[in-house]
Formats: sequence, C-alpha cells, structure tokens
Amino acid sequence: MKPKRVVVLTGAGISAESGVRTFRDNDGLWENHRIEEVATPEAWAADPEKVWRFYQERRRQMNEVEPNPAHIALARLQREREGTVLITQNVDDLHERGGSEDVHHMHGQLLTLRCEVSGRSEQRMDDASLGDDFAFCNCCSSPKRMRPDVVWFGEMPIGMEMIYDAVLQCDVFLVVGSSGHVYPAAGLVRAAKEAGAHTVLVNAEPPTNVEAFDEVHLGAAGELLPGLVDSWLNEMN
Ligand code: BV8
Repeated sequence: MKPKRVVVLTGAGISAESGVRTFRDNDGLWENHRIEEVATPEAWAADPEKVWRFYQERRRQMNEVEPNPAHIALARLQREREGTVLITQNVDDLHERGGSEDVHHMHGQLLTLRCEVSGRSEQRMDDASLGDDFAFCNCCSSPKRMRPDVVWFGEMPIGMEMIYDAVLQCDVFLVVGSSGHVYPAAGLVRAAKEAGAHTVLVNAEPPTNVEAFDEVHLGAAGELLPGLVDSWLNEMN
C-alpha cells in the first residue's frame, strides 16, 4: 500500500498554549489597532516606529516562550511519517524548537530581519537588535534600515508553488490552530479536498472554513494532538 502523504498547516492556535498571543485574541487588536492595519507595507511606510514596536515586542517574547506538546507531537509525526510536509502561518520558531527539522514559514519569521535595500535576511536576536531603535544591515557598504522579515497583508506569501504542489498531491491535509480568515492559507483545505485528500482539523472552535473538513477535533491542540498522532501513526503503519 502506497504510504499516505501528509501535509500539515498550522496557525497561531498551535502556539497559544506556549503563551504566544493569537491574532483573534483581544479581538485582533494591538494597542487598539487592527493587526491587519499594522502588518502592512503602508503602515511601515506611514509610521515605521509603531510597526517596529509591534514586531520588536513579539520578537523579544520569542526568548520567553517554549514549544508545547502540540509542536512536539507534530515533530514526532514528521520523524515517523516519512515525507510529511509542515507548513506554518506562524512567524515564531516553536516548531523548530519542538524538534521539527523542515518547517516552511509561508508568512516569514520573527527571528530574522531583512535589509530594505538588498532584501537579504539575517538572524538578529541579539539584545542590540531587540530594542526599540531600528536595526541596520551588515550587507551594504553603508548600513541600511532593516524591516521585519515577515509577509505583510498585501504581500505574496513565500513558496506558494511548492505549497500548492504538496497540497494537491497529499492524501491527508491536517490543519491545526487556524481560524481560516487569512488567504491564500485559508483556501488550501478546499484545494486539498478537491484534489481528493482526507481533510482533518484540530482547533479550539469551528473556523470559518469548517465545512471543508472531513474530520473535526475541537479542543486544545496541546491536549489533543499527542493522542491523535499516536493513533494516526499506529493506523498508518
Ligand atoms: C496576499 C505575518 C496577494 C505577519 C500574516 C485587501 C488588500 C490586500 C490583501 C487582501 C485584502 N483583502 C483580503 C486580502 C487578502 C489578505 C487576507 O486574507 N486578509 C484577511 C484579513 C481577510 N491576505 C493577504 O494579504 C496575503 N497576501 O493576498 O497577497 C498578492 C498576490 C500577488 C502578488 C502580491 C500580493 C498575505 C497574508 C499574510 C499576512 N501575514 N502573518 C505577522 O505575523 O505579523 S497573517 C497572520 O494572520 C498569521 O500569519 C496568520 O496567517 C493569520 C492569523 O490567522 P491564524 O493563524 O488562523 O490565527 P487566528 O488568531 O486567526 O486563529 C487562531 C485559531 O486558533 C482560532 O481559530 C482559535 O480558535 C484557535 N485556537 C486558539 N487556541 C488554540 C486554538 N486551537 C487549538 N488549540 C489551542 N490552544
């Protein structure tokens, strides 16, 4: 029997039990701004200090949070189920710290910053790069300001070709901790379903795209995933 190809897509909900705020918490507001209004190139152009503060606060938090059992369970699934593809909307590094080796961050990541001139990314989690002052690159002869290395609203997510390739060929498409609000990520489950995959959801509450899921497990990912991964690995082997 051909081994089942599994693709996993995670969202902010998988990091919630690690203490990382989700986008829908606090009604999706930060300092009384809608996140969709802060996480945009226009906001960065109009008020870079405010946008920088938003990201520096979240970058500093990366040194205070730990992966939770959901991240660890997915790392086990990847290890024991050859060919499992892990795609995340999250910009934290908790999948990697939970043991996942190959993580595709379709919306970028907090640990690196990007030179606004060369577009090159550098890992910048040293204290000097975590303050409220702007950070400057090491790649240009005269240092240029760096921006958060994330995909803002209105910007193209990373690796969509690879993502659609994997999603359209998988046998099982698993979504963990996503409200299904943000596209194109939220449309992937329908693409998988139309291509014949069995679609599975693990989420605290029904997301907006709940009707696209064949199998729905409502609850906390940190509580549900370890047991589910156990049963899936037994059933698949
Ligand atoms: C694009 C990185 C086109 C930054 C993120 C007008 C203008 C421009 C674009 C648009 C527009 N209108 C619509 C769009 C499209 C737009 C979009 O979808 N907007 C939404 C608001 C309607 N999308 C885009 O702009 C995308 N780009 O369309 O480009 C294009 C085409 C060609 C060429 C150029 C451009 C880019 C979107 C990426 C934005 N960047 N993140 C940052 O992090 O700061 S999005 C960000 O929000 C996250 O990455 C994530 O994707 C999203 C949040 O969603 P979730 O992860 O689902 O999190 P959420 O809080 O919503 O839900 C958490 C869920 O977990 C909940 O359901 C909760 O119940 C559950 N939960 C909580 N605790 C637990 C739990 N579940 C389990 N266990 C728990 N313990």
